[in-house]
Amino acid sequence: MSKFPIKRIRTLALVGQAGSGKTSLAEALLARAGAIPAAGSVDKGSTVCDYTPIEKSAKHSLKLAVASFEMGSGEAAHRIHLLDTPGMPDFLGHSLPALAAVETAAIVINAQNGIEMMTGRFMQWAAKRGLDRLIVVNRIDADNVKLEALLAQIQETFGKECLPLNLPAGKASKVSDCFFAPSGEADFSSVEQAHKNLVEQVVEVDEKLMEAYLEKGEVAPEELHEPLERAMREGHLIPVVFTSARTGAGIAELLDVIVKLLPNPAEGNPPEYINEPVGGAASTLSTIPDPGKHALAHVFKVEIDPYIGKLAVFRVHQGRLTPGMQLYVGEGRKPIRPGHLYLLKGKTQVEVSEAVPGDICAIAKIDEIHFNHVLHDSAADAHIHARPLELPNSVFGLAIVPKKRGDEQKVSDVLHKLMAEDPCFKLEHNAQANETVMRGLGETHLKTMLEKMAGQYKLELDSKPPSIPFRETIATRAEGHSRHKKQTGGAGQFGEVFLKVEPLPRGKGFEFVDAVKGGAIPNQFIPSVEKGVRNVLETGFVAGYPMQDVRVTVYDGKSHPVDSKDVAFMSAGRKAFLDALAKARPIVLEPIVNVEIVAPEEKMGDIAGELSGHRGHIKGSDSPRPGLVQIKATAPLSELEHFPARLKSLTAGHGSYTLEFSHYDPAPPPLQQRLVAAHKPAAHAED
Ligand SMILES: Nc1nc2c(ncn2[C@@H]2O[C@H](COP(=O)(O)OP(=O)(O)OP(=O)(O)O)[C@@H](O)[C@H]2O)c(=O)[nH]1
Ligand SMILES: [Mg+2]
Repeated sequence: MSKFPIKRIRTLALVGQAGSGKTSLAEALLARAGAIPAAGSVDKGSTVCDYTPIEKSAKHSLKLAVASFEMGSGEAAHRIHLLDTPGMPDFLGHSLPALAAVETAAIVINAQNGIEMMTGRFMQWAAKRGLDRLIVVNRIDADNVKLEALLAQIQETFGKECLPLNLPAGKASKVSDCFFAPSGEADFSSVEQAHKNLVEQVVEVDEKLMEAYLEKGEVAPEELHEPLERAMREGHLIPVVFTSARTGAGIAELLDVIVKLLPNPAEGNPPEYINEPVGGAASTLSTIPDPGKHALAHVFKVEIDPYIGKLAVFRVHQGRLTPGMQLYVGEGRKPIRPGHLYLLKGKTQVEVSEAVPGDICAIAKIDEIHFNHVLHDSAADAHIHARPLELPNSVFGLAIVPKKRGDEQKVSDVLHKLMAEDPCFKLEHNAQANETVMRGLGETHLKTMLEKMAGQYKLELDSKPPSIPFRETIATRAEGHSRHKKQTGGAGQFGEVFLKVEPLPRGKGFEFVDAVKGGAIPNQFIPSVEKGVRNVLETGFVAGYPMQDVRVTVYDGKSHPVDSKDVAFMSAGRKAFLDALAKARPIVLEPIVNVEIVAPEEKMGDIAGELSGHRGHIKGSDSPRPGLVQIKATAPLSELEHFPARLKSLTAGHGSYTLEFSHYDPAPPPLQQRLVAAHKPAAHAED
């Protein structure tokens, strides 16, 4: 029997705006539970969760951290897995996966700033995943906080079901309980009123209780317990608690709420996986939080330490994992046998003898395990995988080159390690511009990656905005001709080609048509003609960009019984094509992207101005939530180089955007001229 029956396990994630005090709260909770001797501080770089050097200098969390601890003893002992997430939107690749590993999202609000961008987004994401939600108003000790107004704002924004379980008292130096044993003073409203509000909200989910309440005018607190938990699960109640991670106000009370009211793993909303057995049909696999069943665990975090190696952190959803047991990794047929299982407290690992549903544990040094993998003990032919997590698009790009020549292999190794840790960090190679481009969620994201490479891996890179993938095409039909004839020394070379070119609709690519009649060009040489033509496609005609949306029809030519060769027809094909292109009004095309922006409503005008100043067109706008506007627009990619930084400054960091390729359009004449002038004019000299 496990030391911790799953009833006594809690998993919760601290989420919300950067600076709201999530890491400090984790610290205060750990200290209060006796899991660390005293609370460290973010400002001094001494916290359990912000343990990497780069977090200590940034004074922000930049990755997901797990702090598991125990509180209470004997029958009252509980194991709590606390996930501390970064609040900056650039690190959503770390914070969103945390929601897949917990029963409860504790959305932390900075009492000084009130509801911020990430507050609303995490409220929505947590609801979408079916998690219990708890609102923690932190920093209540700070100057000039208006807690009564903030509570009203919370209720106005997120609904009347947001009700306080406790209220600040003694000028926010402590909190008074309004649920378990309601008593004491409050800085605003009253404990009695708050208690009444809670009771009235909770009885709504229980008909019998409602009747009893209507009859007697009150309900005993013990009777409220179960329906309150049910109300939370159904989203009918979103409890609000007040804390100060700095003074400790409300911290013991928050621990009490975690233990007494938050759902245990059996009361959560277990995830579904997909099983695609070899040769069989795919089916949905519901997980059951029962230690007696087959083991199923989901890897929601991977961390690669340059010295210690890879650490895979997983949440057990079903069954029991023990050290040395045989496990399969996702689709792998070769089992692994992890020798040790660890509980994590920041960077500290504590060995454990088993993990049951609800537990969050880590396995070290197993290369086969990747982010989002499922670990299971079913059978070698079961291919069990998780659904992909919904993550934002990685739209911000930087082209990179190592500062030191010869570091290319190291760059590739390091980038792959970073990608393994962060699902929103991506890499692409732009063959045409011969550029390695890293992509992420914003400038801060990629700058942090560069810092990490320099600090952790001693790898220095230069970066610049990636090249724009311009293309070329033609504006009109034209004819081309070339005769290739060489008579030097021994055997000669002969080939003659007549062709025509015509523009194709946008996005159609390239077509090559053989319309030669009567063997004027013998069949075996047609592929050589095509090869010659395609050579030109790659390098374009006027500005060095690949050519597209062109049809080439070869319709006549001449051959020689002895001197006709592949090389002769390749050359004739190439030159005939160039001849035609010169007359077909070649033009440069530029990529147009769909831009979707979400920002505070009052910034609509500024953003519209910014877009139209850069040849953008607004297609429509919408209001996803009160106070927010969603703008849909199209704009040339070449105009958006500074857009992320502009949006950030226009919206004080509260705007976000996504980009996706839409289509190609002819570049306007001044841009055409600039691109043509920048291209070396000697490119098509006679060979
Ligand atoms: N006065 C006061 N300051 C606090 C409190 N909690 C946190 N802070 C301070 O607020 C700042 C941000 O705290 P963090 O704990 O790093 O906030 P976070 O939510 O983890 O921020 P990210 O990691 O960037 O998402 C630090 O300077 C803390 O010392 C509090 O209860 N009262
Ligand atoms: Mg933090």
